Formats: sequence, structure tokens, C-alpha cells
Amino acid sequence: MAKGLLKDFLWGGATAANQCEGGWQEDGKGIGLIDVLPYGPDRMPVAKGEKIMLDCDDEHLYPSHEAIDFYHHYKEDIALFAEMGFKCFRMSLSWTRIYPNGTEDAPNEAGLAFYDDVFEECLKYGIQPIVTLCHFDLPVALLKEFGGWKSRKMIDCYLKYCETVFRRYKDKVKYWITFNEINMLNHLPFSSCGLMVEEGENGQNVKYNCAHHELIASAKAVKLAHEIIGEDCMVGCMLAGGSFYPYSCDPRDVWQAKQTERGNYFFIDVQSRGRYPNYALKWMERDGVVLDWQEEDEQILAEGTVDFIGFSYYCSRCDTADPEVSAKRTAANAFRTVRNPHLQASEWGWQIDPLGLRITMNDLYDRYQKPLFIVENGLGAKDTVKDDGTIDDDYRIAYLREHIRTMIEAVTEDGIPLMGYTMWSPVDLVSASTGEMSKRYGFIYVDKDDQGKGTLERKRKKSFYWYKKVIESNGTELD
Ligand code: BGP
Repeated sequence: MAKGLLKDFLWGGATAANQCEGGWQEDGKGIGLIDVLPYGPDRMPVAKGEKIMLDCDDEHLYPSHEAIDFYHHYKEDIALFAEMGFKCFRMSLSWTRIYPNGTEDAPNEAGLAFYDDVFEECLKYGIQPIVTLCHFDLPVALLKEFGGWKSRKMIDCYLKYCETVFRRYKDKVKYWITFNEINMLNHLPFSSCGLMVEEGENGQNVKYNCAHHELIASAKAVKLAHEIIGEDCMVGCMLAGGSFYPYSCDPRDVWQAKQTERGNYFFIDVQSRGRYPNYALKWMERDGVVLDWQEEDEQILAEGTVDFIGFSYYCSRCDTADPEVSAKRTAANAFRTVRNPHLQASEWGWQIDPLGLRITMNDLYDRYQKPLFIVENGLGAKDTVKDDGTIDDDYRIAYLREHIRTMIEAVTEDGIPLMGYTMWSPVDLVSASTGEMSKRYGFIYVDKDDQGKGTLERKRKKSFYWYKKVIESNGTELD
């Protein structure tokens, strides 16, 4: 056993309802934001809120509608997770399965029953569910009615949903996450939380008010979870992580990188410390932001701080003050980052930086001193099924091996308390950014292509057997 890794370290994998469930209108489910996000050239403009499409049409393909049909394959998928020895499974609830429009008085029993079945299936194998309440997914009806998180009314809708699921699943779920990658509001404002800026509105004002409502909702949810489920439950925040490096040691680059990084930390600074950081208050003052600040908000934020820092890590990022260097950017999980000449990139341009995970963990722990949880890390790559049906994904094994190695070093050499590691995603699913199926992450291959064709058959890749060994050895056998 690796010295320092917890004996009951939570090894597992992470998915999200909107990218795997399908069954988009089954058993009373309402339409979620992600259900109107098309595949193809319109996807990014819609995801960024530049183009508004709140209804589906016949011209577009909508990957979430069937996704990988986890809705009907969950038993098979969870059995495969159990075969790899998972200790936990991070998943999200689809808000619209439970409150189809978000404003009903009573929840949809069929939706609640589905998650009962999923949790029972996990617990049968001793797999702890880690549940994200809102992973890029909210009722479209709330967007149409209130304009989404721009409105303070969203807080009550969210809390009603939280209260329902906390009461229903209190004996089955002990780990919760309030919002997935809350800082994604900066990068994909529509797909992350339904933000639409209308003409004439101050974009910064809308953004910060939207964030404020989410932060109040998150704090209230943390408190409520502890009241309903008890003190043994843990509620975390979730950052789209990856430290920012200055492109050079020019102080102007250092300053620029710090500022950009703060734009992401801002959200979890509030969730973790229970108050707004001074730099953010100054930014809002500068940008003419008038926050919907109610008298009780100070206390709500202070009383609802998170128990752990959840974060995703795919790559590090880089920034510069030099406009010429700044023009050469590449993708970094929806962020556009300056290309780092020291790193190689994935087929989608995300720069591969295992040591960056250790750096990010240290940065986060230095900043918050709360237990960390790596709730996403993985490599999106094209896989080939050979004639004999096998899939040799050595590139994925290499990526994960090096990241897990530095993760263990952060624990054993730097003393960072780490609750667990859920790799994204144990089973191939729809890519959040591109809507592709061919951007595969899984240990388990799913027969489906970008056009939505395929049998949905599941197959174990080479990495499946590798990860099983990693878990069995608690991280000592990585080769
Ligand atoms: C994170 C999201 C996930 C997931 C992952 C990979 O930002 O939380 O939902 O999709 O990134 O990104 P992509 O699917 O775009 O490759």
C-alpha cells in the first residue's frame, strides 16, 4: 500500500446524467438545458450563450437525448465498475427527472425511484455514490420563466429540489457536490448554468449576480444537507481546476496569470471561506456591478462553507501580458490558454501535464486547508476496435498512470489530505464541449458514433484491466 494513501481511499469514476443517461423524456422527465444543446457547428455558440435555442428542432442532432442510454444500462455499467473494484461512483442527478419544470409542488416519483434503483445497485457492490446536484443541467422551463440564475427565485427552486433528494436519499448518499465546475460560468455561460445576456445588459453585472445566486444556493444547500442527513455527510464544491502558470518570469506575465487564476478561484473562495474576497469586490466596483445583496446573505455564506474541495484536472494553463504570445492559444477544457512550449497536447489540444496535478493540489491545499477530492481526470482520445474486438488504449493508461503517480506524491511527499480520485469517465459518453462520442474517455467502450449510430454494446478496453490492478493495489502497482 502506498505510504500515506488512505486505507479507504475512494477510487472510482465520474459521469454526469446529461452526458450518459439518455431517456430524455422518459417517465415524466422534463427538458433540461443540455437537451437543447445540439451537436455540430451551433453547439459552441449556444454553449457560450451567443446564440439562443431554447427548443429542439428537426434539423439538429441532440446527443443527450439518448447519450449512452445509462437509463437502461445502469445495472450493466455498475456491474462493470464493481468488476474494476470501484469504491465510489460519482454521478449527477438530472434535476428535470425530479422536478420536470422546476416549479411543481410535488416531485416526479418515477424520477426519484430511478435514482433509488441506481444507488441500491451501487451499494449492493459496496460502491459509495458521490452525487453532484447540478452538473450543467437545469430545467429549461426555469430559463423561460425567470431567465435562470439571473433571478433570485432560482434559489428556492434549487433548494426545494435539494431538500427532496436529501430527505429521500439520506441513508444512501453521504457525499454531495452542489454545482459542477462552478467557474465554468466564465467560459461556457449557457451550458454551465443557463446564462443568457440580453442586449443592453451589463454582461459583468449579469454574470456576478448569477454567480451570487448560485453561491447563496450552494451555501444553503450545504447547511440543509447537514441538518437533514447529519454531520457524517460531506458536501463539497467543484472547481474546473488546473493551475495557471505565467508564460515567463516577466512580472507582468506573473501578474496576468494571477489575475486570470483569481477569476476561477473567486467562486470557491466564497464557497470555502464563506465571504467574498476583496479582489472580487474591487472588480465588481470597477465593472459597475450591483449585486443583489440581501441582509441575510452574509450569514448564509458564512454558515454554508463546504467540507471539501472537489476539482477536475485535465491540464494546466498558462497566461501572459504580451499580446503577441497571447494570440497563440489552445483549448484547455473550455478555457483558451496560451500554448505552453514545454508540454505536448492531446488530439483535442488539451496540454498534458501530470506534474501540474501535483502543483494544482498544492495550490488548492495551501489556499484552503480543506481535504481535496479529485473528481475528474482523464484523457479524451480516439479509440480503435481491432478485428478481434480488443481495444489497446495504451495512451490512456500512460496519461492516467503519470497523473496518479504525481497525485500519490502530493499525498505522500507533500502531506495533502486527499479523499479520493474519480477518473473521468469510466465509460465512454458524450463530450460536454463538442457533443462527440468519438472523444472517448472510458475504460469501457460504447458502440456509438458521433451521428448517434451504434448498438450501445459495452466492451472492456485494455485500461479496464490496468485500473482494476491500480485499485486492488491501492495505487502501488501503476505499471
Ligand atoms: C468537464 C466536465 C465534464 C466532462 C469533462 C471533459 O469540464 O465537468 O462534464 O465533459 O470536462 O470535457 P469534454 O467532455 O468536453 O471533453
